[in-house]
Amino acid sequence: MAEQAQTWRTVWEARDSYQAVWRRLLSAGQIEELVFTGCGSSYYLASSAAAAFSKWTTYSAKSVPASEWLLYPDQHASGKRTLLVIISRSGTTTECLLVAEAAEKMQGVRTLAVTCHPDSALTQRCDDTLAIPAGREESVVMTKSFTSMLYLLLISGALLGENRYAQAELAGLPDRIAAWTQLEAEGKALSGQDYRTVVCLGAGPLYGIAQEAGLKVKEMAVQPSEVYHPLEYRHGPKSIVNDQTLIVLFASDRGREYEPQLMRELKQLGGRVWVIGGSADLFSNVDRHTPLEKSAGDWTRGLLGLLPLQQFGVHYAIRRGYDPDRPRHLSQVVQL
Ligand code: F1P
Repeated sequence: MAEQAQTWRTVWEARDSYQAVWRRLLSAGQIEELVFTGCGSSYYLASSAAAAFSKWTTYSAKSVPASEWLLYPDQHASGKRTLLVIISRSGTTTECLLVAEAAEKMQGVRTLAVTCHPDSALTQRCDDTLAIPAGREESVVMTKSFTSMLYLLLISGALLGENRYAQAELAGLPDRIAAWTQLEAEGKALSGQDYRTVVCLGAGPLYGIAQEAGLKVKEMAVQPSEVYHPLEYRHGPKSIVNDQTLIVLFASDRGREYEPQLMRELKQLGGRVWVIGGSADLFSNVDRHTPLEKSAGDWTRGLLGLLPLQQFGVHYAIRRGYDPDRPRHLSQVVQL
């Protein structure tokens, strides 16, 4: 975790140089819309980043999987002057490269690469780059690179939108995670039993985090997982809940009226319930409640909330006899 905190500090310290890139691209292209894209973890990151930019800036922002933009640009391109933010840890994933290439021929579309590899093919194909050199990681599974790139994008959104509250909160995050002594214990707490399914729930900006959480347990521990918006889970999927189901909720401020009741219901159906964030008094009956800073809004909370889940993935995988850094069937870069 110390390493992750250190990388975040590097990102925070470089914020002015990142901001200069945003301003240059946005004004030169007279940009009206932001589209965040990527594959796998990087697409989930895109989804949370788009939610923050929609909330904090005046730009309309959305996320689209790179493969969908590639195959159905007509369905996703709005015709507005667009900045396509292409996120890829490696900068060499095929779909991302093809999207960047296709964008060169689209009128009014400019491209920005967000990557941990500043000298990659993607950066050569994009108009500009935001890179985290210290974000490189050996593991096939994205952990530090995911949170660092999301941190970079959250800082960018908070600065562009001049949201001082979010900026102050983001400034303090590296120290907060460095001092989070309970983090490993939180991740370990429910990792001692085998589950048939792990269900990850998150609303709004936390949906991308829930998607990433679901992917982490799949990749690290070969664990079947499902992801839903919390209240969607009531509309059918809950019929599979039993005592071998672990339900992880990334609790949101906006959901505080509904999510506690949903968790009570799932507990009554026999599920094991883990709530990350939200008030302890609202979730008193769950199997585990992991408190997060009260001040953190839904848009920044996910970044903190993902950390115990990453820890869970590591401990759960090792206990089940898997190497969490080397998932079967997967390589660091997926190329077609
Ligand atoms: C994204 C990705 C990850 C996946 C695995 C392989 O690559 O597909 O989502 O977990 O690590 O790479 P990238 O485009 O961000 O390099």
